[in-house]
Amino acid sequence: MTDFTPEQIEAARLAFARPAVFLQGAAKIEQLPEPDLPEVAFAGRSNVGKSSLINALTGQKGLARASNEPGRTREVNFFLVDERIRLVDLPGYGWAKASKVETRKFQNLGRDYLRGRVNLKRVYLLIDARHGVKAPDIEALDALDLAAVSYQIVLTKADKIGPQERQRVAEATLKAVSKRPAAFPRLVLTSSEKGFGIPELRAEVLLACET
Ligand SMILES: Nc1nc2c(ncn2[C@@H]2O[C@H](COP(=O)(O)OP(=O)(O)OP(=O)(O)O)[C@@H](O)[C@H]2O)c(=O)[nH]1
Ligand SMILES: [Mg+2]
Repeated sequence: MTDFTPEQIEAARLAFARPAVFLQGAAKIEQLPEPDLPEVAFAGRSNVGKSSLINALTGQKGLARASNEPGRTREVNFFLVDERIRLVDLPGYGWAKASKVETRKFQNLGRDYLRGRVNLKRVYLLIDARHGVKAPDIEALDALDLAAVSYQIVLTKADKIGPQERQRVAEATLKAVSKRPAAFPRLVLTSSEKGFGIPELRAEVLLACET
């Protein structure tokens, strides 16, 4: 993680303290909102904690629908923060129970979104801290490199492992993406449940949207 200054952390806290609102969901590429505000998107395997992370960032528990049932988020959902930044909740991949047709539909939607979005400042690729990078994640990484979208790894559910294991997974994960052209060279270790890493991730989002 970087060392943000206390001022940067505070500015990010304030931005995310303003009420965030759900803007819209898009089930088709034609339904995306105008690309008139900076956006950051959250991608990752189903159940990795994308919706929970959006709720933790905004401090609003019911904002994005989180659930234990994989495949909860089926559209591309847009949330507005501080009237100037959009958070984008993407459908998860690697969801075993989904039919092939359904899976392809979500994947195509996600891929089309990632490819053509001019206002997309960064993608956060979420990886479960207990598991590290797995085969379905490799496909996502390849797609992101191909789309040449700047992305950063966020480890989730870090409350479920101990400090030593966190360190080990963080190092291994960074190493796994170090040679990838579009990968950001630092990661954020988070727990939506316990709140750690959340102030830093807010600062990362703000920084990405300001540049
Ligand atoms: N312990 C712990 N559990 C978490 C954390 N984040 C998410 N969870 C749990 O993981 C499950 C899945 O979380 P979601 O946020 O719905 O996952 P998602 O990535 O949005 O899933 P899809 O919408 O299916 O792609 C829920 O039961 C959450 O409560 C965390 O930081 N710590
Ligand atoms: Mg979700």
